[in-house]
Amino acid sequence: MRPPLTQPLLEQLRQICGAANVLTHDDPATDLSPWEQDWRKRVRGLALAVVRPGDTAQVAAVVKACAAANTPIVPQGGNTGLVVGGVPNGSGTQIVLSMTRMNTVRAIDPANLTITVEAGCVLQNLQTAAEQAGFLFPLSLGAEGSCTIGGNLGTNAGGTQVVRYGNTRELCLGLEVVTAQGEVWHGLSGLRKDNTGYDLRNLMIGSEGTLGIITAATMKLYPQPASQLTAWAAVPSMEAAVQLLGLAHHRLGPSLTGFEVMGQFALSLVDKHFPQLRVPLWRETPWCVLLENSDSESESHARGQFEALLEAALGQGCVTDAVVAENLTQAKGLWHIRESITMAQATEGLNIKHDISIPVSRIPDFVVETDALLAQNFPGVRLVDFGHLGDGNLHYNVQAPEGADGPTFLREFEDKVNTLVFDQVTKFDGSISAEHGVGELKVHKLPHYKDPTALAMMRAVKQALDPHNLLNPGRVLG
Ligand code: FAD
Ligand code: 2HG
Ligand code: ZN
Repeated sequence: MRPPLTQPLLEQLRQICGAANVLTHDDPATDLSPWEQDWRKRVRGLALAVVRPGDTAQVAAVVKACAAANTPIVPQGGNTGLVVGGVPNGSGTQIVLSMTRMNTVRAIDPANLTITVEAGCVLQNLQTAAEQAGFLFPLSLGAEGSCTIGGNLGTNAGGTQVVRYGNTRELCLGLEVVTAQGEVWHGLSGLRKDNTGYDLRNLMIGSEGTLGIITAATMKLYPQPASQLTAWAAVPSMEAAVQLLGLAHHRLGPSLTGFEVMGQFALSLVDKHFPQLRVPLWRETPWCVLLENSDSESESHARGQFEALLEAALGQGCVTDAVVAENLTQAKGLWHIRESITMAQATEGLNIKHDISIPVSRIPDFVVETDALLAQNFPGVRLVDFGHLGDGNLHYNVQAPEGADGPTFLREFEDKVNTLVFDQVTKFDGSISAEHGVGELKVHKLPHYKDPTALAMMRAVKQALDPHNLLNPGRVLG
């Protein structure tokens, strides 16, 4: 039974969004688990209701009604987040504000090189809309078939093209946001220059739904490359991978659009769980690298450049073997292998994820030293290392020892493993989250690893914008 006070709120929400768009547990036929459970199945929350607004005015009215009833709101997009940031807690008192009905492309401005979309637009649909208009929207990640641009902005998602185009923040020119008071900030300018005070757009991006609800965004478009080539290279060490990155920057310049590293154990999991993907070269080398060359001239120019780069790398010994995709299908196949590591790891069992960043130059020493410390302190753990080496961002993931039960391993060792890895990250001048965010999973770690003055400023901002802690409470700042 619901507490009697929540009934008037639910009635109000039905009036605002329509009864069909307010889902509750009162209807036994409705399964709320897609909104209550996070992607990794770390947490199963309990929502008071899942509310699905259809436009910005409805979002504003929902926020006003919730504020008046002192009911917290958890904004949610595609629910692909990896840090338990977009699902409700277990109290049954929070509403999930699902943005997926707000999914239209509002405008494309070819001369200004911008596209304006609603927050619930699925990333892949945004990429397609850009492509159909003759442009490239470069944000790309494994979850692109279901994550939304609102969630990408909420987490300041990175992905596989950051080395050339930057992360989501760098791709955004304007936002429309509903504040914690239910007011609408109309900030959808497509301006590349605007120095009229504090940068509220960049404050909202990466705030994980704790400062405002993003309802629409104006994003940058780019010309489509004339040719895109992908290569897969075996490298003898992480040091060699960093050497290859330097060479690729030097030889390809801005044409280098992807540089991903993958450790042997990570690839062995893809081979084990998805053998049909035919992972190349992984058996004979500790690391593989996936490189992408996007050329504005022609395919033959791109191929010539790529072959010269790989020849030089073979000559210097930082590459021991390599394959260049012959066509788009092969290139997509190589990318698919890379994007399948997350799923292969999940299939293997529950694991401890890290999305750390470290200055590229220090990554080889970090890996050697931290691998040894983990092996010494947690005998048998298996390291699933891969990630966006071009951005200094590693997914330095830790899988339970062979045969061990994942949930039991996590209960016993997750905090200790995190402490060891985050201490190492701090020693190497890195960040404990490069792209997935803080969410709930790292909230208790942030005070220890974030600069205290920065934390105090963050708390002051939260207090100023959301004084009643209505928006996604318990996330980022706890
Ligand atoms: P959700 O999971 O629904 O929400 C994420 C956060 O954003 C929550 O805190 C939520 O409250 C907030 N939020 C959602 N919508 C809004 C809104 N409209 N306004 C304000 N706040 C909002 N991340 C990367 O950075 N790089 C990767 O390469 C990458 N690869 C992935 C691969 C897989 C297979 C998976 C499952 C996830 C991956 N992720 C990656 C993690 C994830 O952060 C991204 O998928 C994506 O940015 C989340 O978008 P979403 O719509 O699913 O957001
Ligand atoms: C990726 O780069 C994502 O594929 C997910 O950020 C990383 O599964 C992970 O740990
Ligand atoms: Zn990533």
